[in-house]
Amino acid sequence: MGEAATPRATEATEATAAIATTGAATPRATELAEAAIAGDRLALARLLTAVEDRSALAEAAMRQLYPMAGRAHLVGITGPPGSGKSTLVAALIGEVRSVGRSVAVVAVDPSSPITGGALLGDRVRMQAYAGDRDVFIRSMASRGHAGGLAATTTAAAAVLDAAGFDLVLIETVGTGQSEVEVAAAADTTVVLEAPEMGDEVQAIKAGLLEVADLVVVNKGDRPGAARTAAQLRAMLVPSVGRVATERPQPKRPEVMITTASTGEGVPELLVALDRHRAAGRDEAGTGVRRSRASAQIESIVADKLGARLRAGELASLHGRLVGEVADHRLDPYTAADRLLEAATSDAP
Ligand SMILES: Nc1nc2c(ncn2[C@@H]2O[C@H](COP(=O)(O)OP(=O)(O)OP(=O)(O)O)[C@@H](O)[C@H]2O)c(=O)[nH]1
Ligand SMILES: [Mg+2]
Repeated sequence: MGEAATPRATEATEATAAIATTGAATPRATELAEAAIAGDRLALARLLTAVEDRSALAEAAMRQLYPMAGRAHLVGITGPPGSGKSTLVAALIGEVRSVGRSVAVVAVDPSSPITGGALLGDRVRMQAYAGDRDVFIRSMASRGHAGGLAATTTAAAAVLDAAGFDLVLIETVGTGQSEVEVAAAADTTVVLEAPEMGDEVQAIKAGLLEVADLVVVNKGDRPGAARTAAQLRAMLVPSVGRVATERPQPKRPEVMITTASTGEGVPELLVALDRHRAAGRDEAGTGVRRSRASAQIESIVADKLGARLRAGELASLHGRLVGEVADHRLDPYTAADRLLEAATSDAP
């Protein structure tokens, strides 16, 4: 990633495409951003690829798109592999469309190593909406940006938000911390559970319940669904012992039962999502948006700093300090201070 735009760089964008590496506004970025807002699917897809690649084009487009975002309801859907997230997302799309709203889906790393091949099933399910302009579905790979996955997804959601989708669903498989963080970056986080998966509720093992605004026991047609729901309700007693967070949680997340494969319980889920959103429009909601903004900024700072450290004059200082720390001639804190000093004093 490049440096912050200076007035000089902004002027230069009119003249040369090469300046795109700074992430300043370019005619190409403007064109893509405008086309995406106007409903051009290809432009939207290109922008999301740029976001995924964390390219300068994405940065430039984001500068224009970001002020237009902030209207969509971002909903994270997470849960153990195979609990029915994709099926529920498909059912939710149907429900959302039936009430005349638009919806975009970001499926993060849907072909998880655990249930590889799920993507194909997802594609088949989603084909039903191929001709619907008010439905947009996108898969995103994590591409090794472990720590930045939440930031990348947040940026993708902002693009879809700016493009005017009422609802943005973010589906992630809840197996690791970063996937959980992705879901928790939404305004409302839904944690799925399926019945009869052993004595212990799977979501507990994965530590998912801590981020839940709504808990959904899916596969309501299976025996044990009611028992699992009762177990969860008993467990989710008022916030004692819950990790302190700024998100707007009801005293105890509502526990609902759905059968995603038939659509049963899905209208009620949409009502519950709307209700949670309305409740989040108070100060606590501001808290969620603030922590999301903070995470985004910090991730971008880390990206930009990392790029500076690996490039130009700083690269040799970086290399020298790495050697000294490796040999224990220097402690890593002093090395970090020196690099930070050099990186910031070097700023244009
Ligand atoms: N009986 C029943 N089966 C369901 C229901 N919802 C989903 N399934 C089935 O459960 C399996 C897994 O569903 P998916 O929607 O792919 O689950 P997922 O959570 O997206 O899975 P991953 O993305 O691989 O983690 C599929 O065979 C679905 O058909 C339901 O409500 N009832
Ligand atoms: Mg899935």
